[in-house]
Amino acid sequence: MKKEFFAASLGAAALLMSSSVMAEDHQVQMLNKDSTGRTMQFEPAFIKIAPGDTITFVPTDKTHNSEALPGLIPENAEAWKGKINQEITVSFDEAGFYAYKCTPHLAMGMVGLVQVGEPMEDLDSAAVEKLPNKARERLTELVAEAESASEAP
Ligand SMILES: [Cu+2]
Repeated sequence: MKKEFFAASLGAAALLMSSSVMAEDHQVQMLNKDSTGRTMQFEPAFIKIAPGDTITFVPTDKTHNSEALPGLIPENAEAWKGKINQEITVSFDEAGFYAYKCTPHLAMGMVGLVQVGEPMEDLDSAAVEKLPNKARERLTELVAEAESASEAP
């Protein structure tokens, strides 16, 4: 009897750890050149994570930062703004899409996209339209990447 109880407790503990306690940290690097040869990039530029997870933006190369794009994160989510060359860890609690930029390289298309859980809404297309050309094009690519990832079996 005692043994069974112990096993059941272990099972419950494992369940708890896999949900809330074990929120995962992911890393996104800030780069002058990514592994495919694109200049001024986040890598991975698109990432899907679970609600409660964190992302650490790593200043692998200098002169970059990570800052939430206005109007392009979920309504109830908190915006973040890293300083240049600063390693910053951001937690993502609300499901949804979060687009962000490197402030000095926005016009060069240095943007990234985070998908948290299963978003109920798409990015605000009016806010996407306002971005500089290269940033809008890159973000559109990342949204397509998110869509094809969610269609995969
Ligand atoms: Cu940059």
